[in-house]
Amino acid sequence: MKQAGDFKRTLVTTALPYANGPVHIGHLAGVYVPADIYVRYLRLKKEDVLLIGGSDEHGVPITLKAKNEGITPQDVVDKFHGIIKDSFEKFGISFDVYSRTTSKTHYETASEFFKTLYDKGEFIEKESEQYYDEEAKQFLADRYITGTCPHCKSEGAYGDQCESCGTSLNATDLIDPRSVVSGSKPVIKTTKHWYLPLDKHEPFLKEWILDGHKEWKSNVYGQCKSWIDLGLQPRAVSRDLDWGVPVPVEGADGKVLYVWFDAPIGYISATKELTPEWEKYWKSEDSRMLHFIGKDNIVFHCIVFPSMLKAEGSYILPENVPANEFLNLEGDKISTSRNWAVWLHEYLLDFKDKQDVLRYTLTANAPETKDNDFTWKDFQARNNNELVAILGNFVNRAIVLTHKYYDGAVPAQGELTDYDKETLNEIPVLVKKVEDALDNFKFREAVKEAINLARLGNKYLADTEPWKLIKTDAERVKTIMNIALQITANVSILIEPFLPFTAKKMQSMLNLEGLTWADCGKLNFLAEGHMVNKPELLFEKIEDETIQGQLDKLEQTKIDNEAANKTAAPAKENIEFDDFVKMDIRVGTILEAEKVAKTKKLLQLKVDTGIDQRTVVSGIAEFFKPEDIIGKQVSILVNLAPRKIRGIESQGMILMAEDASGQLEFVAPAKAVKEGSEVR
Ligand code: B3M
Ligand code: ZN
Repeated sequence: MKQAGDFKRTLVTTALPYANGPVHIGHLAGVYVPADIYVRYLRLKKEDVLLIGGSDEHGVPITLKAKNEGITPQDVVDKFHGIIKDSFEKFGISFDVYSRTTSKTHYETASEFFKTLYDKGEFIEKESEQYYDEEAKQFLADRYITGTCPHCKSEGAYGDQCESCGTSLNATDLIDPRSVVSGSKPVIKTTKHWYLPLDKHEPFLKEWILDGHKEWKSNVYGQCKSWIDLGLQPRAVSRDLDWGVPVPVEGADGKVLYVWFDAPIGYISATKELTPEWEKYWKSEDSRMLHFIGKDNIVFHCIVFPSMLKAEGSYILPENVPANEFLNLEGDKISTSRNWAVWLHEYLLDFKDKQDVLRYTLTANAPETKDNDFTWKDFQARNNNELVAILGNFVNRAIVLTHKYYDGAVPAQGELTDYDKETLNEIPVLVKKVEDALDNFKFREAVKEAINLARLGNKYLADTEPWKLIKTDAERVKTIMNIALQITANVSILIEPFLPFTAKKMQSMLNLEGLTWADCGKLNFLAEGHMVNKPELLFEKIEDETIQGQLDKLEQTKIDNEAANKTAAPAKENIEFDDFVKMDIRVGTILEAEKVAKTKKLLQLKVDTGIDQRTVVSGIAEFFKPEDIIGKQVSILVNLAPRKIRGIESQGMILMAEDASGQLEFVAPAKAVKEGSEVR
């Protein structure tokens, strides 16, 4: 097996996110932050490396979204490609190229790739039976057919899956199938497709992965092994659809490449767009390719795409596929359709200039070996207890004291004590630990060791207490501050892959630039007399309120989802008109409102009913603040027999609209009317 050092260059690819929605913390944690860390590390080591990314703009979900919104698939992908690209940029994901699979180069590249395999006889052609919409004159992808689930009998199941009970289905299993396009009943028709015979590649895959790549992460290796052990089947690489790269052979009208066939070729197209030397990265044995992906993409990157590359014949295969597990959010699976996510574009608005805090939290808690949970409390704790209290505190002290004692000029290093030497000897040890972890894609461990260097510096200052010593032994303080500054410079390099924005600020404070990984461990970055710049704030405490705000937002999502899931309460029994007119409902105005002591739900209101002013106790305190509802017009049932509630006589009832989740809203006239107006 080759070692990393045997290669001259590295090509890092990141899964291409579907351009049918924005990106969230799960994407960042699973793929883009680890890839970016790794690439930044190699760049600091002055290695030849490219970070390749782009949007995956084909596939049925995109066409369905377009249809639902009455726009074109191109409109959908244009919108989300922009949003996604912008989020990545703002989080410092340092792509050398971020392209898209609707680019001209990609259409050409994917077409050519297919053609090459076709000409080499690497596909098999098969006819199969598929649903066809005679009204719309088109074949129907599985997602384009709905019907009743044969298992749970719920309606609205899709041709590939029932979302109610989660069972995967074949379109032909559905009871009473309907076309999503026209609503008509689809008919079965024969269609022809091209298949990649994975079974044929099985011996090669066994040898290449199972014997040749035992070093892959166990979650990745294990998944590959179970796929291969189950026996591989030919996979269709074309679809009957009008959105995608057209199948470039005669008689393939109305057929496009299957999205999972063209998407990984997107890595090649993007590299082509980046550099005329793209073949050097893709086709020479001294290039190393790494795919950063989430666990749901393992089979495509370890089995399907390598089989395609192997069949084509001129490309290298991935050397490693450090796939991650999933990140959950507050104990629940992240879900786009349920809006259960922290969206990156929203985070950027809510936490301005705090990209590194999220990068840090997601790395320190990355789902490397098992699914992990993101919680806002953990986010807050990591910021306050680690970034502020350790890293920020150390750097701030070093810079502030240098200004205070020496007007910003680095003092000379005098004779070192044993404790100084001990501290300094730790630096290369920590650097080595960070390197080893990064070389093995263990990013959680790597970031922990990098922060440990700041921890060491923090402890050094706390132990040596230069702020006390300055009065008694000013000479010694010079050495202490010199050492603190050298450690700061080392920290700024070690954290760069993880916290690039912070590293940049630190190096600008230190008035240093162009540091590389080779500088790690050096203790003479800062010569005596070198001027450091004024301190800048690196991190600030995140308050409970801020965190509560995020938790409230998620709580609201839950309420909205429940409401959307629940159907309205069924109608009550019929009543006679005479019964209805017994109720005397008037429009009134709230004059006063206050909370009823020792209750959570009750407000005591004074209401002008047009007839009189009266007291009403109402269970709305969880939804409305007293000061917000004074002056509001409401509907009030005035002839309800008075009742005592918590010792207060309530004379009437305020009418409220309540949705299925229990959310309340006033029932009020659309325009202000005179108090006492009757509601009937
Ligand atoms: N768009 C799937 C996904 O986002 C897919 C990755 C393509 S990588 C070539 O899960
Ligand atoms: Zn079902």
